[in-house]
Amino acid sequence: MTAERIIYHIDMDAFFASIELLRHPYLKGAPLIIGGSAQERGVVSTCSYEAREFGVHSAMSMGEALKRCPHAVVLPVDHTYYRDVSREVMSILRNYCPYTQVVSIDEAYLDMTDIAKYNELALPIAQAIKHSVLKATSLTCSIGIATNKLVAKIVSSTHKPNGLRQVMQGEEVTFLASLPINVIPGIGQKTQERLKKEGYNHIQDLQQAGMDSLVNTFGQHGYNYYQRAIGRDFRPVDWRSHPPKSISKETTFSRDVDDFSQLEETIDEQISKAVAKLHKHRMRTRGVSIKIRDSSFFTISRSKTFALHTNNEHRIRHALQTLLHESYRDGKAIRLLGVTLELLTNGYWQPTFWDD
Ligand code: TTP
Ligand code: MG
Ligand code: MG
Repeated sequence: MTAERIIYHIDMDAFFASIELLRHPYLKGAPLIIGGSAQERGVVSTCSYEAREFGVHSAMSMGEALKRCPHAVVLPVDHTYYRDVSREVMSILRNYCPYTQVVSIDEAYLDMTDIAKYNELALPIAQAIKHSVLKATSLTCSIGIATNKLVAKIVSSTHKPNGLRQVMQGEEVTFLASLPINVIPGIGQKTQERLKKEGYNHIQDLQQAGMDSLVNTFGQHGYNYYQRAIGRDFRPVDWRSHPPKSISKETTFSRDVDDFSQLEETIDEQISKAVAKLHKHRMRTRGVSIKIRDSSFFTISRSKTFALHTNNEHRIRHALQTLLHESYRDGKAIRLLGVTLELLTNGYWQPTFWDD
């Protein structure tokens, strides 16, 4: 038996929308949606809790969102601004806990086992974190504390906004029992529908079915469903930083593009950004690929592998431009274009005489 852990999951509340409210305070209380405009086939990035009451949610098309909530205020996404705020939040978290794993722009796990040490400290430290984040950014977050990542995440997501709760060792099964199955992270829409069809609506339905019965019905997946239903999760908090495995840049055009020179311009920009990131991480690539999606959502990918790893911008640019030339059929309307640098290494030892 492994020692009991103290894991925090911290997630900012309505992150992009709350940040926009800081510079548009007069919009407080209004249904606010952040995302691309309906005319340009935009999707909802997020929305305020007021807009959520009308059934608006992340990843919904803006057209649908405005049908559900016609009086909503829509603002475009300002990624650079949100990224800066995110950095500030994460640096506060790291001040409290060096064992911090950032998992998205607004969310992190903290392994507080050695710091909170005794469970009595867990809640007061979490209060202090919430206070520090609020003081520095004027934003609220929700914190779930549990003995593993899975339960901590479910706790924070079910105590939003501005929530804080600790589920102690041994309380996991009871805490999870009454919750609907859709709070379990990593169970997609299709699986949820299938589970519901089989009569599993709440987590307690999975708990009561037991592992054998779930494995009989769902095969291997049944094992995972059961482990999650009883709140078992041994994944460590992966707080060390890792070099990227691949670097991608993608553009979805607001209107389909059939002008080759515009595609060339787009890919040139993407290559510059991708190579800048490659250099920033002091890495080299051995494989490049492009992705092209046409107006009927048909997608092709083409790739090229180099004999040796390279960080030479001209070489990478030439390879990707050639792939674009080879793959594009004249007159085709393109919806999405993207490039990826893969098979990366941070080894500098290879004798690649043409590299800088
Ligand atoms: P979330 O933490 O999932 O959502 P949220 O912070 O807006 O709201 P909640 O209070 O429920 O946590 O995502 C963080 C940000 O990431 C969100 O503000 C916008 C962005 N995002 C997208 O751009 N697209 C998406 O599909 C999702 C889920 C999030
Ligand atoms: Mg959030
Ligand atoms: Mg989040």
